[in-house]
Amino acid sequence: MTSTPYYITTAIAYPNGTPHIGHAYEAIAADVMARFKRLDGFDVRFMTGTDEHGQKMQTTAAKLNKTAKELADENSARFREMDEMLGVSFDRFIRTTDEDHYPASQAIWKKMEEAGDIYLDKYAGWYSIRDEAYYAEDETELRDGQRYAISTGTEVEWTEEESYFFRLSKYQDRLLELYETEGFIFPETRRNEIASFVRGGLNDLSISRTTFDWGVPVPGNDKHVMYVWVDALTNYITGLGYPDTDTELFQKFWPADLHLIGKDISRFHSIYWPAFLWSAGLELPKRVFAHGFLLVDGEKMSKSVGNVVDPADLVSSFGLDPLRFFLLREVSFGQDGSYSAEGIKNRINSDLANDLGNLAQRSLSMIAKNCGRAVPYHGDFTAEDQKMLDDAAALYEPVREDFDHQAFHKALERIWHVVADANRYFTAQEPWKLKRTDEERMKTVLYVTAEVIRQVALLVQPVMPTSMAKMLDLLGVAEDQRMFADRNKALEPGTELPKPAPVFPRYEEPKEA
Ligand code: ME8
Repeated sequence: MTSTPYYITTAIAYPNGTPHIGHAYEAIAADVMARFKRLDGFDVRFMTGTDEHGQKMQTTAAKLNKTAKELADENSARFREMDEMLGVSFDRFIRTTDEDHYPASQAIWKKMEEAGDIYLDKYAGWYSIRDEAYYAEDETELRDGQRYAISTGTEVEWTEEESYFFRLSKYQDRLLELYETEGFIFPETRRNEIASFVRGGLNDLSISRTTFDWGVPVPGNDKHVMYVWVDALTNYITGLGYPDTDTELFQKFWPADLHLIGKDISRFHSIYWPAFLWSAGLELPKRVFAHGFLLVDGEKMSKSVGNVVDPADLVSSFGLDPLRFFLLREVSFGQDGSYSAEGIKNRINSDLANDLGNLAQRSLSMIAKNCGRAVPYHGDFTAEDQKMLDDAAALYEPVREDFDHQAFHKALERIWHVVADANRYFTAQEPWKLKRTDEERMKTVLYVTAEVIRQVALLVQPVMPTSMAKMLDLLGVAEDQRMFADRNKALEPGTELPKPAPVFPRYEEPKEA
């Protein structure tokens, strides 16, 4: 049986600085989605990387007395290290300075040109280097003699140069129809925002620059480099071997199933990208999902405020799996969320140590003491036992639904309901008393609890891969029995178990040195 392909990408980050927690958030969310699909039997391709051209890179490098390429090399390596530290299971880490990216970008350009969608003219208007974006006059405001983009608050500068244009205006109606019929961009709030922007009228888009040279050369005119967003968006198909669309890789994985990006770049992904693809005669990705922004203690991260959080510090303070869990459980995916040290400590101590950790610890240590360190043999199930088992087994379908909508927080909430029920079940059954009065019944209760933990651990694997692997080891579940398709293979009584060990210790404040 061939499995269904699933192609997921993150945005590719600008390596003009080092990665922060917002980048980590996106990488983790995409990784969780990719792992979920793999466990669900899909043939997954997952790509992430860095976006290395453009004026922002060039000016930052100049300030640091470096070449843009040197800056890109240094920081791209930091992003890759971050991904590795976070357990991000990418298949390719693409850099837009990779050799195959130039021919891909030039090929899509030529296709758009052949379609009659590119013409030479002159651009005169506002440009934000920070956003690498053009703004119409009415999208900017003047404050103290400096003009800023209203939506992002970044400085804009007047730019006048010869430029190639893309006939974006031509695609206005088709774009509106796309949002109307396919949804295309999620969540709904973003779609409404984008649709209303497009309804307001689209201008043709300036797609080349002449005042600097750090970019992909425009085919046939070396004075121009491509506007960074043209080559940046193309990364998604470079990664599949474009312009060769006949390869197995391209045939299998294009169109992408999901571009996971942040809300600040939804315009580029849901207006420009579909228009470029139509123009080049390529299919559109099935979905663009724009997640919210991660704030720190409720505030926007900024170098000047000094509240930029380095993901490596969080991993060393709290551990990787708790961080991954916290980010996806705490924030409603699609909305803005806030990181705080208090928040993560609370989640560790309540959801992880108290709820799931304690349930596993209590039941597994009783099994070790009283059942010869093997999965207990059980008697007939009571109605309560059966309900508990059924509730755990019934998690898979709705959790899969949640994941298909990128509602990670909902899936985790749903799973933790069952964990709470299992804790109540365990407490109400009092197996420690049954030990003296009815040993068979005690074993049945321990069996039911262990089986519920197995179901939970299977589904939580994408979010906390290392901890759940440990938990499944403790339950004696073989490594090749951990796909979602294995969920109906209940624990086998008599299976030998390893010595129990806590999976989620409580968070303790580090002692003063
Ligand atoms: O936008 N919270 O790169 P980038 C959550 N190169 N997400 C955040 C965030 C925060 N505080 N800050 C940034 C670019 N992000 C382009 C993308 S794709 C073809 C080109 C997200 O380094 C942001 O929304 O500014 C984006 O999805 C990603 O991090 C990279 O941002």
